[in-house]
Amino acid sequence: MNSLKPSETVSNHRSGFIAVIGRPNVGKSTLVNALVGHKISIVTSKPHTTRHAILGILTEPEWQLVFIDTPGMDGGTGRLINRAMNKAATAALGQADAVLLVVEAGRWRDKDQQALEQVQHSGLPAILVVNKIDRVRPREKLLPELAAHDQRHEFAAIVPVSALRQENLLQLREQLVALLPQQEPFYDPDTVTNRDLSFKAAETLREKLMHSLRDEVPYGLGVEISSLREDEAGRVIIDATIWVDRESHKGIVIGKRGQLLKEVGSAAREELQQSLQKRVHLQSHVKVKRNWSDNAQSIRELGYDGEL
Ligand SMILES: Nc1nc2c(ncn2[C@@H]2O[C@H](COP(=O)(O)OP(=O)(O)OP(=O)(O)O)[C@@H](O)[C@H]2O)c(=O)[nH]1
Ligand SMILES: [Mg+2]
Repeated sequence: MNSLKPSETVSNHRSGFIAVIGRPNVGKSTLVNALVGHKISIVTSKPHTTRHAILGILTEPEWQLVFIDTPGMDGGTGRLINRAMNKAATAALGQADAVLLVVEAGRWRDKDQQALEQVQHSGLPAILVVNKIDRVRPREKLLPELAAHDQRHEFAAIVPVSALRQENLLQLREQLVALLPQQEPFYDPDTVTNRDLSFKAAETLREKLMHSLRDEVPYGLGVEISSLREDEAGRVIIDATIWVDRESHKGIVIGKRGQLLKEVGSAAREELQQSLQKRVHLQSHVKVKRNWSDNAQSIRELGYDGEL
């Protein structure tokens, strides 16, 4: 009887990187969070929430799915940060084994078409995720739309889901695993992301700010963690600097008698405490950095290095 040499050992384990791509606001981050079962990425009702490529990792004994959540693709014009965000999304395709192209039920816009073209250009196997189906009543209304999607590209599968209500995600997971190569896991089973606590703190604060601010203010916000340490009592002490790109935005972020900043800081602190199961002390200051979002050095200082 011939036994396999070690190099020829066939492992049934599957793993790989999956780029989660789509135009802004279709629910990519909500989907990654729901699939992984942890809050990896912040979510808001405003487009351009995600600014970096962020890994969300889901491990089972037989497989490991490494999702790359990406900033929404929108052609990448305008301010430098917008171009950096689009570049980060395109770069994710270069590192992936498969793609989830996310669109919204009932909508197919020019930017969806552009995102599809990027996916086609990558040549990777792709699943089309039609998200937000909870908004479609009755569900049969989806059928002609799914048939139209089927004509757009040879998708490995077209899966209607609701990331928000966690509907049909198991089916999506199964379809995905089948697309991945047979190889060993990349990360140990307890790892759920590649981002550290500083990143989480900055993003949590940015999410709460985006929730509370309107108009153009959220797009000129940047959060930098100046220091993060644990004191003798086991409390996590965080010092954050909030960058705004216009003098007039500083007062808006601080609010009347400092009320807005206080509320936002306390919402961020509570969420961090919950997630870390530790007491958190969060101190924030607002600083004006004129047009930082169009300045390469400032963008690098905020951790977008390598994405420019
Ligand atoms: N009704 C409904 N809303 C959803 C669903 N998934 C996401 N949303 C909402 O859509 C909005 C955008 O969600 P995100 O997950 O931030 O979208 P995104 O694609 O990551 O957005 P960017 O990072 O800006 O590109 C939020 O208000 C979500 O709550 C869904 O399945 N159903
Ligand atoms: Mg996002």
